[in-house]
Amino acid sequence: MTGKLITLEGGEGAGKSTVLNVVRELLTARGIDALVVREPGGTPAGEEIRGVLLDTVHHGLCAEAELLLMFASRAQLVREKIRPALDAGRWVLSDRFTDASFAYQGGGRGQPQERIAELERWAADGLKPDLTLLLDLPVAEGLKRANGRGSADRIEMENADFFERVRAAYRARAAAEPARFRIIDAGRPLEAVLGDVRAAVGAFVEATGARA
Ligand code: Z5A
Repeated sequence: MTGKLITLEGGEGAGKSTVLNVVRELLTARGIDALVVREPGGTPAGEEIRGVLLDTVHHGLCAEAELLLMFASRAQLVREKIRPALDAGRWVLSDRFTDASFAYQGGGRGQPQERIAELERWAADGLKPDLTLLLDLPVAEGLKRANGRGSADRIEMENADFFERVRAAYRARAAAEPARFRIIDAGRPLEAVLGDVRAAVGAFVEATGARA
């Protein structure tokens, strides 16, 4: 049996790093040893690409180059790590995946959806997550949290309008694929957020019949 791909998505300061650790612990407690990866990055080549994408020195990077670099990193990650793990029956937990390109490069930068969908088909090998947790919160709240962390990377330097478009694109994707997405209200205190995350992932694991 092939493994399952779970992805975490959301805007700035949504709490993905915190949630990722909780999901990993929950899976481990169920006897599922998931491979954890992040995007952009996750492979030696991908981490170099991540540097180009996020370093403020490349502030002039055009939207087309940004989109292609996101998918260059993803193409390598899918073939080097995710596909082999899934084919071997292992579960994979990814901090962001293709939905982020639809949200940031599509919604944020205005790149055409059909162009991104075509890249998803060939560069990402048509791979779609089995479960996606969308951590959704008002942009102002997310930026307030993120600002507390120090210097911003190239994409974090965008304005609030950009992040409103990102949020709207994420919500539109979740609305279009309700069977795959679980929208988590991430604007609440952490314990409430984690309660919903545990419930969503627990129900998904039950539904797959996976157990230790
Ligand atoms: N990107 C893209 O454009 N296209 C793509 O296809 C892909 C990515 C794959 C990756 O940067 C950037 O690449 C990202 C999208 C873009 N851009 N931006 N901007 P990253 O991986 O370095 O950063 P990130 O993905 O945006 O994650 P993050 O900034 O680290 O945020 P987070 O992981 O969601 O948040 P956090 O660090 O867990 O929490 C932020 C703070 O809030 C922290 O102090 C927490 O303690 C606090 N927190 C968390 N939850 C709560 C609650 N519930 N209440 C109060 N405080 C909280």
